[in-house]
Amino acid sequence: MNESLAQDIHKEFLNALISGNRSKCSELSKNYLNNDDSIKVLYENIIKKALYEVGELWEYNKISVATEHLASAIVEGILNEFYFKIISGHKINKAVVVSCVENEFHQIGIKMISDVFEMNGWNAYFLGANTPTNELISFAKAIKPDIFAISLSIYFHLPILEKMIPIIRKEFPELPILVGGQAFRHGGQEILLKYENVIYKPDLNSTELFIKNFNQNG
Ligand code: B12
Repeated sequence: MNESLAQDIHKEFLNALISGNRSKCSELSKNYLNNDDSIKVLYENIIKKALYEVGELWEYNKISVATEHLASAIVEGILNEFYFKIISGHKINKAVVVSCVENEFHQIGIKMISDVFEMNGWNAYFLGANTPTNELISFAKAIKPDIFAISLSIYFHLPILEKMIPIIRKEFPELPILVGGQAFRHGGQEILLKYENVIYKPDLNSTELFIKNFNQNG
């Protein structure tokens, strides 16, 4: 993995992103993957880093809401461009239902998580943003997943997660519930300690380690 190459590309990617230059973002990502085949580094060290900076620029009124929307739309397009690299040749018979909590509109981070599951042979069912809990449950009853992966970026959505966990537990008493997202950036993990088999992971590497361990030990 070439993290210093990613660092060089990052600034150019950010500039292209905030000027709305999708083709440049696409070209930079393609070039990066030609040199170094790590989707995870592209995701973490180029795309996520750029979006965090977009968030700061927006917070300090240096870019408009429209520019921020454009940046996330471009990124969603880019993530889909590399799907052919994501789908693992070696499928294992495991499924994960991947979703945001109700009212949560940030879906890029959990899409990356979904891709890491796919890269490790899983069938990932990506439901995306703002999924009503009852819909999530009825979908999962049909799929019979091995894990749920749930995302929340807004700190104020933690109570929504806390309402959701017992509802999931009622139907799936033992299924691991993997959670993550920026709602936990400044704490909040401690509330998870009271729930069994609810596991927090902060990023793609730690999630991949968890998946590999699960693949081996169940
Ligand atoms: C793009 C964006 C939006 C877009 C989202 C579009 C989309 N399609 O997703 C839109 C315009 C909808 C939006 C809306 C809002 N946003 Co916004 N947004 C962002 C921005 C700029 C980028 C988000 C992003 O994609 N980041 C990149 C991804 C890859 O990072 P990530 O989500 O952290 O994911 C990583 C990890 O957290 C982890 N992870 C994530 N999920 C999961 C799940 C599991 C299971 C696991 C294991 C791991 C995991 O893995 C990922 C890879 O490492 C951020 C800035 C930032 N710091 O991120 C603000 C930000 C998240 N938004 C913010 C805010 C305040 C809002 C609004 C309230 C603004 C408003 N007043 O309307 C609304 C809320 C909407 C809602 N109800 O959800 C704040 C949140 C502060 C907080 N934590 O409470 C931020 C941080 C901006 C800021 N600096 O203040 N936003």
